[in-house]
Amino acid sequence: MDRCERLLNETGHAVLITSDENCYYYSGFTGGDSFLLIADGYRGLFTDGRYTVQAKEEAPDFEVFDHDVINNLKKVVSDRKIEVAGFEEANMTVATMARFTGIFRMIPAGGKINALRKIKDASEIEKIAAAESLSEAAFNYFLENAKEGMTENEAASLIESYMRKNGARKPSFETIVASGVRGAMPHARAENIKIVPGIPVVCDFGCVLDNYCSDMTRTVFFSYADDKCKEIYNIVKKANLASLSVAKAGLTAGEVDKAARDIIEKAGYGKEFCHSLGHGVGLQVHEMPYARSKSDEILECGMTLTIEPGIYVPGFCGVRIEDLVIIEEKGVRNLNKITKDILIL
Ligand SMILES: [Mn+2]
Repeated sequence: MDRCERLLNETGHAVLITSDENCYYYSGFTGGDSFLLIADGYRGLFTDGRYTVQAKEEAPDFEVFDHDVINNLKKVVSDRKIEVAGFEEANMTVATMARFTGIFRMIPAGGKINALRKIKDASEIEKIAAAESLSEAAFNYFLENAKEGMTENEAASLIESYMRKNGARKPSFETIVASGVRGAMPHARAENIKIVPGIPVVCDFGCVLDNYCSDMTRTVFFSYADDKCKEIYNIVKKANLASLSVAKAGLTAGEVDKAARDIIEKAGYGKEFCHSLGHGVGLQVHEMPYARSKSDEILECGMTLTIEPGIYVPGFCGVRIEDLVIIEEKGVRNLNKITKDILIL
């Protein structure tokens, strides 16, 4: 059964797909500003003249409309007597919603539309692994070329340009290189400021390669490592290893979060681990499943998950170590190989 048929089985009615990622997942079309109508025995791709050639090439199973798309959609819907369509409620502006109003009854179905993407097939896993290994190569390139006194932006640009030169379409999110007290802000983007020596530098980045994302974090030191910071680093490392060693199919995402959180709490930094353990990675850098502390979602073979505990001490420093894994029957396949020993550049 193909992806569209599986989706129709889940929803029991037609589906309107509006996000770029899901348009690609269900049709193979890599363009933007387009939508799909998937119904029993029907596949339609509604785009515009910029994408005509590409749409026909990439989505051969779909009837392609490249103009007057709302009227064409109305005709398809009335010819096929489609009364109800599930839609992506998290990917629908009020303006777009207005264009579809009155065509069919619209039912939120984003959960079901996204859920199929949770379990990756072998070809998706290889693409994600390739993206992650490109990110690791970029990080090695940064390690070789890092210089005392460089700025966060210079560090980010070494990583990003390496990924781009070696096939990535773009970073999968804004590269984080956060040094000094800025390391205590989990998502501080790289700025045009000099990297502070002695205090951890959180480097969190990824790329989009062959449509699939990567995501990894390593924390390094410039010049020397402050003793207190080293202690914090080793707690985070232990927490990361603890979650890695328990994660496997059949466990809940919450249990995997707990393995890392217990270690950080016992060390007295419970409040300073201010985010969840991790998330799935695929066509989007953040996608289901989410490993939150109370999550009872059961992990299954073929899911991706980041294992990224952190400790953030406001006004002092931050440390995060993030690996990306594939959930397997008896454990995980870790897509990251780079050392977690303390690195002083
Ligand atoms: Mn992440």
